[in-house]
Amino acid sequence: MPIVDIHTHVYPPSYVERMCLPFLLQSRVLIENPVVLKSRSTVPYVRSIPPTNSPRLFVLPSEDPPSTMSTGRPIGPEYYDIAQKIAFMDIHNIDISVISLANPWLDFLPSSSAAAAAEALNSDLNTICDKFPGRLFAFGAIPVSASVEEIVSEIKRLSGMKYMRGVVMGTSGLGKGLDDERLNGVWAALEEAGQTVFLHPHYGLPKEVYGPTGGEEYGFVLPLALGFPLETTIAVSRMLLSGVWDRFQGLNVLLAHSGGTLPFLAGRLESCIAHDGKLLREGKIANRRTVWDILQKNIFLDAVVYSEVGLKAAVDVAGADRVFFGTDHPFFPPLEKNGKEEEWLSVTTNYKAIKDAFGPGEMEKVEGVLGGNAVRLLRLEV
Ligand code: 5CU
Repeated sequence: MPIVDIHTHVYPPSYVERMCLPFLLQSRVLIENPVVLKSRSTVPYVRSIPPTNSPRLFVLPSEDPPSTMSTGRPIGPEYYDIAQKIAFMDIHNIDISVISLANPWLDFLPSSSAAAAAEALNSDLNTICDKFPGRLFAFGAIPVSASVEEIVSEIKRLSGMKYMRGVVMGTSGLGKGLDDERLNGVWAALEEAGQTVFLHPHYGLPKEVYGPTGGEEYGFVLPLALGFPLETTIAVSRMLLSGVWDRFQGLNVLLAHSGGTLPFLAGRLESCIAHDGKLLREGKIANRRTVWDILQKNIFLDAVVYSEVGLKAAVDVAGADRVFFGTDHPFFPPLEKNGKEEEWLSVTTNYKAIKDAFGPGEMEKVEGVLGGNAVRLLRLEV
């Protein structure tokens, strides 16, 4: 059974161009050119920081505006060179990767250029996959700042592309979150096309929740370990509460990071709904689908949770046949490199969690999570 990584990112060349990053990434001269460095003043952008002056990526809203404490993260070819992705796959015995654009996707583009950017980027991704037939598939990006008609048109175009298996999307939707009624046309198009939505966080929580300094003294730990999963949990809860899955019962959504905290909080969410007087008065309780039903029929979870405990919770709520292995590459590389190519701790931790979560007689389930489930549900055959 192949091993499939469904959570693995890339900033392909066409995206980098539109972010003004190509210069920054590909040319040392321009990396050092302060005019180009200032060409994007809000995330995402690249800066070189003394003393090494090597390029660093600033991507999270909490890094905007630049602060003295945030130093971004090192950025090299592993972010945009697909040969590095293949090398990473080989080192970690990954047969197939379903690549997706990394956050913040196309969210920050003006509406006038978003549709053309999505078209260029998705064509680029499909061409990249075609260079490694059978090893790469992709989730396309959608132009969320464009009109709903333009978004739907790109979804339809994606359906005709050989390697596309769905779309990657952030929690802000068209700008107001995933319970926005304007998304109905988008959900309908995705449902009709049978495309899976890979839902991924980016915006986190307001900095204030992390304390007076916004938690910067702890590096990225608070926004990444807690902000990301809570953002996903809240976004999906809003989707569910607004009845998206009552209206679109065939809409499939794959949640990053094992659904944030949803597996743990699903019971509390269901109980709060069942006890809410306002929802009862408005007739929103009687005919709704339960949280559990939606988790078992419409939601897939990745296995990027780094522990047996989290993985068992994911399997308990979604089912062992609906959880997929992922790596989050190229994020979370080893902090110190010893010069030779080595396995990444972030990846081996997830492999171990999958193996430890199942008993000795459950090899079929392990194989399903490692790849079989993704092959079946995302139709990963060329
Ligand atoms: O390290 C980070 O900031 C990130 C990020 O931005 N996106 C992601 O998927 N993982 C880690």
